Amino acid sequence: HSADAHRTDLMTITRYVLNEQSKRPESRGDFTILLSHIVLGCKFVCSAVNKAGLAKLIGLAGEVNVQGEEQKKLDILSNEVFVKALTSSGRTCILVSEEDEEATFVDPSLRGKYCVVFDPLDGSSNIDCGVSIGTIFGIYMVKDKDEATLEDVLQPGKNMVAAGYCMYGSFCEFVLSTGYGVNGFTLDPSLGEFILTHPDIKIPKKGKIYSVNEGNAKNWDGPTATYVEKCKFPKDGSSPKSLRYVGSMVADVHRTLLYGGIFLYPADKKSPNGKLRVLYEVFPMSFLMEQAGGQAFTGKERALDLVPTKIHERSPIFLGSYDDVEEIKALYAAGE
Ligand code: AHM
Ligand code: MG
Repeated sequence: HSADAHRTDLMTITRYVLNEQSKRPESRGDFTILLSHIVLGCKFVCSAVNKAGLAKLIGLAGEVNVQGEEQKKLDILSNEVFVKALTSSGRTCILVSEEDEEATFVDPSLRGKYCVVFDPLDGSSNIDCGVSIGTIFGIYMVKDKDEATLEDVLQPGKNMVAAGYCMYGSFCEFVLSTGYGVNGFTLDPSLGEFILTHPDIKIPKKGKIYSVNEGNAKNWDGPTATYVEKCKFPKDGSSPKSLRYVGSMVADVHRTLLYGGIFLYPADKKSPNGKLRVLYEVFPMSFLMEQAGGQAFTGKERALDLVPTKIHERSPIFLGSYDDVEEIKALYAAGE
């Protein structure tokens, strides 16, 4: 009975990655070790997030992060946990975190071949009200770990070897792609293990949901405005789309991945590059979308082709179901 098998034959994330690695003779287990440190960080953050209300961890820590936003205690804590876990894994070389202005070059004695770009706790405006938040990460391979430079992380997203996120929602979900599809693992809190619950996630080819901060509409450009208008007042006889916007990228992208639809954080007159950061928000989510059969577009090009010039660079992003992104691409191509 397969239901029984599911309950007794637990596919943990470590077992899953070890299985994948055994198919590749060149692999020496470094990625498994790196991933287990990322997973540890996510479990810590999950537990801290769940306790936040009680432990009075909520609130401003009185510090301001590099983007000039007020930083919450949980952000600081999460960042520290990830930096320490990643460094001590002995498998990383360069770390780029949303919370740190400069990239961290790991001490040569602890260096490995991977670069990790991450947002330790994204969606900070949702912390205090208990709405879903998440961790986002992308992984690059360094060219030469003894001569590592910023160039190693200023690479187009298509060069990532893996990307993923962990959503701290009504349950804790870890979504990962190593370039061979997308898999979702749910934390079993009693075991402290992520168990494969969503194998080989494929995004619906077309969706019924659009997700955008419509409060910025007065500053949108033509194609974005036209697209959203079409979502609400379709002229081809189809039903209007539903609007869902959590305001946490991880939650909005996770829903998009599972239910289909489109997530937009476009450019506007006030923010010509949009809001979201290329390295640790746009790239990982675009990587996952493509791996799940969807698309990711910046308004100009395929998102994963973008070559960043600064570690905290921003870009507009439109991602989701293949057909829905195709529509917005057509509007930008026509300049409408
Ligand atoms: P943050 O890094 O300060 O948390 O901001 C990133 C978040 C994303 O999770 C989300 O998609 C976006 O900001 C929402 O922005 P807005 O409030 O402008 O709609
Ligand atoms: Mg963020």
